[in-house]
Amino acid sequence: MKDAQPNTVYLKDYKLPEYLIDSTKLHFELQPKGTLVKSQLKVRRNPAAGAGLPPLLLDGVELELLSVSIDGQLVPASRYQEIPAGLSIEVEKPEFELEICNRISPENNTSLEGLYLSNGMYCTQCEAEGFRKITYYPDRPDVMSKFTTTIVAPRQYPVLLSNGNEIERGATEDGRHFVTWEDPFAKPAYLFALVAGDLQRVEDSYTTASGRQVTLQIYTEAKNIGKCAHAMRSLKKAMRWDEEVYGREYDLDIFMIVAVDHFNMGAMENKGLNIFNSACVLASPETATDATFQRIEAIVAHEYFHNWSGNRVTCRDWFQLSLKEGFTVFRDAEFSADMNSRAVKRIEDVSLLRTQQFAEDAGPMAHPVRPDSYMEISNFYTLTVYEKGAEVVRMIHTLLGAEGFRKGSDLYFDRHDGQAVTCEDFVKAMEDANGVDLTQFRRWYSQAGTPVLDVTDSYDEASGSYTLTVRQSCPPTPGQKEKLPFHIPLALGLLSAEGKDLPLDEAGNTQLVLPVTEAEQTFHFSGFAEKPLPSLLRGFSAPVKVRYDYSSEQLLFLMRNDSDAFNRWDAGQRLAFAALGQLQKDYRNGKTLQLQPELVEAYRSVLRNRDLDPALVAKMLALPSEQTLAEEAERIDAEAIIEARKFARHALAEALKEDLLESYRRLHKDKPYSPEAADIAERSLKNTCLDYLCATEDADALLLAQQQFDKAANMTDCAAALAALVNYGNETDVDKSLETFYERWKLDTQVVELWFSLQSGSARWGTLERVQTLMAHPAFELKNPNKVRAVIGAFANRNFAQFHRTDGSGFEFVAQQVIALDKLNPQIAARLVIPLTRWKKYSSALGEKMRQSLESVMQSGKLSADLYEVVSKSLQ
Ligand code: 0A1
Ligand code: ZN
Repeated sequence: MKDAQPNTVYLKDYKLPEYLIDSTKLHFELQPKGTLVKSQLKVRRNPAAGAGLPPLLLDGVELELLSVSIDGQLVPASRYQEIPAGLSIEVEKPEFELEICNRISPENNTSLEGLYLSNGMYCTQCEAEGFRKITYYPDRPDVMSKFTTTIVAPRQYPVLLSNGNEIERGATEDGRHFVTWEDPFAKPAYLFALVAGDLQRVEDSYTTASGRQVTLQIYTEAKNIGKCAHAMRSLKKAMRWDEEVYGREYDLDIFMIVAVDHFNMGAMENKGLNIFNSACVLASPETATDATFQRIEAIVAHEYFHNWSGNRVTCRDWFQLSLKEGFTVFRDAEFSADMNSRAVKRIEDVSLLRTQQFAEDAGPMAHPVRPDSYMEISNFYTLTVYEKGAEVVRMIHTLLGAEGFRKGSDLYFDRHDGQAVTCEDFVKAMEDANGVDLTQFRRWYSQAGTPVLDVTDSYDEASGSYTLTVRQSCPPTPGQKEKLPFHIPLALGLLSAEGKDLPLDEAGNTQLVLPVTEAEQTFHFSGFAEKPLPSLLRGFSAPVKVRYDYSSEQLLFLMRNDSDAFNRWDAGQRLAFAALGQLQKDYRNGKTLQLQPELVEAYRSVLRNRDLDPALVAKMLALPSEQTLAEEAERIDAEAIIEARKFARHALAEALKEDLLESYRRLHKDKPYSPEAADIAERSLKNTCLDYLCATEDADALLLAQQQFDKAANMTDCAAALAALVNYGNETDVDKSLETFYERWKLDTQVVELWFSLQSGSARWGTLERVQTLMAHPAFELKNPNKVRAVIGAFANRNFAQFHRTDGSGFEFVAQQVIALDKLNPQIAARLVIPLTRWKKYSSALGEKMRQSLESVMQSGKLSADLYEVVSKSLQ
């Protein structure tokens, strides 16, 4: 564990590395408790870093140092020093060969950083600073080196993998075996990977645009070998897409993916050897839902795309994380949009941004897309860096157009191939390739917070001119009181009374991107016979909040007529927000609740509209989540949010019963499963209807769910029915269904995780007592992040009602788990605590209980750096 009060690292303190490592030769002798690591480094003084020969500082954490040699000579202990951060070695010449031997214990490594064991298999996770838990090394992304890796292991680990190409294998005299891998591309240590285990593989091949054959392999435990086909298909699609859209080919002869059960995040883009959380790669129709199929496609693509945006061109330092993550998320989102429904993908991404990223931007951990400082970099793998970062890249794409953006990305890759660079380098390449000035735009990288656009308009009948006034502001965030105006691309359309897009300029364009750059700005349009209706921020052209005083009629009109599918959905969301806002008010004032009839009728016509993509209909029928309502609220009144939303769902379900049933019956088809977009769309609308129907708690509706559960041939239908039963069914029946489900699937890790999360995430089922029972279940494992997320994470993040219990017991429970987890896995503890950090936004009594829970974490003893950073910043 690190010090209780860790240091803060600042971007402004960045310095070039004092020494470069031209080559890195690693030799592992794998043993659960005592793995021997020998590392041979060709070290060279960095000529750009200055004169003299300062000591060589190597990062190292929890390592047992055995020996240090330079140019074949053992170095006496007087010439090096073990320091808290690692090792400091005196240097006598500008170039030398350093050999270090050390020992580590993969078996005791529960942090899942560095080298660890997962179900008896060795694997690594080195991003961001995990390599220092393997051996002493300049563990920073701007030190790039060519790696050669030899793995020696007993024969019970037949598969031994590392980055690059296999160049040698053989037997050792004592009966073990070894394999040597060589990666021809220089890379930072965070992209190093090693895997050893008793694994099976599926193999395929891919021919690149220029005709090179690439071997593709996916490795898993034998029991999962039937669950790799979808990932393999997704990989090939991603490889083709990157060639077609970005002109980027794969560069090694082999590309490997390994599935591991114990993993802190989704997956990792190690060069040529991606390591995946099993949950993000394994799927079969019987065991995985549509959402999982789509997530796998997106994550496989994301990791693959990193080969260029991340590996070939990497980050200079970790403040630049969004350089690779924002760009790669943008790339994977566009890929998913091309493979599936573009509008639905956009709606999903924006929903995530609005609920979670906006909340982050308004909370105690708010930071810019390129942070200025951190205590623990693991805490900055955030929605801001990833999702908002992707929005920033998307805005550049919007400003430059697809062709201009491609010119910019070509220049970026050509200019910086093989380098470790900055967000600034990315923007510069975009500017240079297009001859544009993005000076003001750069503020998106340095200013935190979600900008707000207040929009008003006026129409002059005599001249037929229409004026739009836009005021931008951005709330203060920690360390940033005042903000300068952003450059906001505001995509706009104007609708006629007939619902047609009006021409906005002389060229007849019906959509424009207005450059909002000032605190207040007006835009003039002319030639209108009547006052047009604005469709603002089409496609969510910037990560901002838009306020415009739409009437219910105008929103209904946009829902029906807007040519921008995203804004049709958004108009519905605005309408629902207003209705739910009123319900919350009425609830607080003890009034009888009544749902606005306009909302019911709007939903009815959406449901009856057969011209719309059923997936879009499903999205349009979904009320904003409790979390979204909480994010929008000035002060969170959890009880009012819960009751208002529950009432609205119920009222909608009652009013739309006939239509819902009709749609359900029409879409409930007996056809073989396929994860194709059209089929996913039908299932999603069908199951949305089922869920609404069950919200009435009518016996007939619950019977439908029970029948679907009993007969389902795919996990999407099965899990949707079970979720509906869990949320609305009779307790004894549901218990039986849950038991049947568990018995059927108890040997399948991914399905058991789903089973956990369905219960913990249910307002009705996931009571604290139930969640505690689940934690005592034999399939639960505190050392496995997926299990923690499925039980505790689902409770804290998705079970709004139970987590926010007025007695504060939900908070206390999460706080206790965070304390326990911190001793095993600090990264996971620091993530799990986040729902407790926004106490300032809650109404006083509940907020105070939340703060007390957080305080109890702080007082619990010595915290990891990860947890300390989040908790201390949140208590300030
Ligand atoms: N670079 C990975 C994310 C990742 C980050 C940290 C990890 O371990 C602590 C693991 C994965 C990605 O963007 O997919
Ligand atoms: Zn990534």
